[in-house]
Amino acid sequence: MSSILFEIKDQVGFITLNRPEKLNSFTREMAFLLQNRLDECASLHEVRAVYLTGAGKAFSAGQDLAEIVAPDAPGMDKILSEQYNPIITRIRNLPKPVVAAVNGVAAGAGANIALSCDLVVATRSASFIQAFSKIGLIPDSGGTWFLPRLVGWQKAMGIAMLGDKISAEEAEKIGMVYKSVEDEKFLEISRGIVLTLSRAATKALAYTKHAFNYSSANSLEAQLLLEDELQQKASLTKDYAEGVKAFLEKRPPAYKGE
Ligand code: LHQ
Repeated sequence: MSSILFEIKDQVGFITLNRPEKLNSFTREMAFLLQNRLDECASLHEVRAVYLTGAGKAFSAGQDLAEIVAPDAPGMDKILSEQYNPIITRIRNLPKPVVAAVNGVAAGAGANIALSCDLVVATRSASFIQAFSKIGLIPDSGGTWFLPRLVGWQKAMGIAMLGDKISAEEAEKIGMVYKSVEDEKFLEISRGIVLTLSRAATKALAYTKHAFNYSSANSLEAQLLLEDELQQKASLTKDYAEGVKAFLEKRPPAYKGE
C-alpha cells in the first residue's frame, strides 16, 4: 500500500497521508510522493480543489525520526531543501484551494504542512504540536513564517519554544485554524467545505491566494496595485461573466473554473 493515497472525485483531489501505524510520519519517499500528487493537482484541469488528510488516528507526526538516524539517511542539508520546502512551496503556489482536514494529531512538519494549507479544518479531538523544540530543532516547514502571522508573536513564540499541545478548540480560538468541528461531523463538514470550493470560481480563488501570498511582504500601495491587476484578470474569466449573469437571473451560478 502506498504511503500516499490519491483519488479524484467531484473535481477534488483527495490526498491521504497513509502510514497510520507510524502516525503518518514522513519518510523521504512519502515526501516525494506527496510532491508528485500536489503537482498533479496543480496541472489537472479536472481538479479544482485539494483535500489533504491522514489515515487512521493522526494527521501526521512529522518527520519519521527512525529514518533520520539510519546509516544511509540523507543529511540535514537535504531533508528540508528536498523533502519539506518543496511541499510547502507547492501548497502555497498551487492555483487552487487546498484544505487540510486535520483528523488527529499534527506534530512537527506535519503541523506546519497543515498550517501552510489555505483552510485548516480540524476535528475536535485533533491537536497541534510544534514538537521541534523537544528534540533540539527549530520549527521548520514554514513554521516560523506561518505561526507568528496566524496567531501573533507572543503566542507563536510560546507554542514554538514550549512545544505545547494545542487542542483543536484552542487552535480555532487563537486563529491558527479556520474551524474545529465535532468529531461526528468532521467528515461531513470538511468535505462539504472542499466541495463548495471545487464548485466555486477557481481562477478567482487562485488570484485571491496569490494576493494573500504577497500581502505580508507588500506595502499597502503595492498590494492595491496587485489587487487591481488580479481583479482585471478575474473580470476576464468566464466564471465572472457567469456569476453576474446568474445573479441577475436569480439562479445559482454554474462555474466551470474557466
Ligand atoms: C513515530 C513518530 C515519528 C517515527 C510517532 N517518527 N515514528 C525536519 C528536519 C530534519 C529532521 C527532523 O525532522 C524534521 C521535521 C520534523 O517533523 S521534526 C519533528 C518530528 N516529530 C516529532 O518529534 C513528533 C514525535 N511524536 C510524538 O511526539 C508522539 O508520537 C505524538 C505526540 C505525535 C503522538 O503521541 P501518541 O498518540 O502517544 O502516539 P505514540 O507516540 O505512541 O506513537 C504511535 C506510534 O507511532 C509509535 O510507534 P510504535 O511502533 O511504538 O507503536 C511511535 O514510535 C510512532 N511515531 N511519531 N515522528
